[in-house]
Amino acid sequence: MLTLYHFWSSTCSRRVRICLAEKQIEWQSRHVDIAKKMEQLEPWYQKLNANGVVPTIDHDGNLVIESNIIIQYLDEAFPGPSLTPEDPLERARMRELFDRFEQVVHANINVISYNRRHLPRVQHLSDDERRAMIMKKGDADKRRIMLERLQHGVSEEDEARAEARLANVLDELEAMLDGRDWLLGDDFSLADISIAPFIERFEANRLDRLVDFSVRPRLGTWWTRLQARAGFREAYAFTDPDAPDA
Ligand SMILES: N[C@@H](CCC(=O)N[C@@H](CS)C(=O)NCC(=O)O)C(=O)O
Repeated sequence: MLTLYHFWSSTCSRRVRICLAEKQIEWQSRHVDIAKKMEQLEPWYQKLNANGVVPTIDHDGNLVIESNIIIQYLDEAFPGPSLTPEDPLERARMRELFDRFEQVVHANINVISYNRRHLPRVQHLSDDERRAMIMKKGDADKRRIMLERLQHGVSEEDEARAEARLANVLDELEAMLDGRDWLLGDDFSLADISIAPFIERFEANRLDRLVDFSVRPRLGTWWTRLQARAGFREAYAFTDPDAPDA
């Protein structure tokens, strides 16, 4: 049995849900509320994922964390169409992209999301309560970043620098898509899955310059193609189970 610990709107959880849908793997949901209840910081969850973040999978009692590692695991452990290129060099390219998507894209969208999404979630807490919450986090590097943000906030300059770094990555993707349907060639792969939720997040955060596809037309065509996939639509159909009208 496969259980996914995830949060409905988390980019990294969406990565895994797209992969599960593409591979048509059966799974059971354990929704972890990282917004209101901050369940990711609870001791029971940090026993599963010491970094105190979603997603985590439990496959027949075996835990796997890190969304890019989870999707590789799912692709290798389950039957169905392979989402990994056969050529070793293309596999290396895929892992390079994973690294950029995590180190550059995820890190910088977090900067931009701070004022828009993260702060409103803790608006009701005092500074001391926010500090206490951050200190619950197992990951020391994340704790340091969060404490720094609590102290200094995120400025417009920080946001502009982050947006410029994101734009650089999108330029690279635009160049990669020259003459190809998907990031690694003719076949849809885990690389396409890995970046998809972030493109959607740029749209949701109204980062209009990043999603102005007249500037990056190949990316625009790729994005339309990707959103039309049944796997993408299924993953995005998972909405907030705690919403009043859910
Ligand atoms: N590198 C991790 C990052 C996971 C991550 O940052 N998850 C976010 C949601 S997308 C989270 O749980 N945030 C809550 C928190 O940091 O407290 C992965 O790819 O799984």
